[in-house]
Amino acid sequence: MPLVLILNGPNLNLLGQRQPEIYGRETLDDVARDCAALGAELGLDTDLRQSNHEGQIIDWIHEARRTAQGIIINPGAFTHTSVAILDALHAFDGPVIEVHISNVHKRESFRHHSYVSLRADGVIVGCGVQGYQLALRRLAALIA
Ligand code: DHK
Repeated sequence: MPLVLILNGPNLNLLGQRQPEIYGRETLDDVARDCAALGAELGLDTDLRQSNHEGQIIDWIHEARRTAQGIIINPGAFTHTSVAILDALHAFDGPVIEVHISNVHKRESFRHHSYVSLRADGVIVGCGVQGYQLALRRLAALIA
């Protein structure tokens, strides 16, 4: 089955504990489980990873060039700072969907700009952790 890599940036390991009024109570393990179940329905393998380190995320995007057919990425705060992650995504040929759990446009102005959006084929914002499932459905359509 085609593989979708689901990448998560800094502080998302604390999902469910950090600022639950913004990010909700579900954990990243819950997200991984729900994506695996939906992926099985859609005919996609999923591999969810999280790192607090920019270089690690870049290395995983490079790996995806050989192993994955699509990428879902929530780069966390690197969204707003990382030209390096943007450049790595430009080196990946498959579809990319960017996800933000919160509605970044209702928040501080520094969250309104995303480098990753310059590469993303779609952006899902403010749908809570359900955004990952929406992204997976979109990737299934793009990969088919
Ligand atoms: C997650 C973060 O950690 C923030 O730095 C971003 C994003 C928003 C989210 O909504 O998933 O600004």
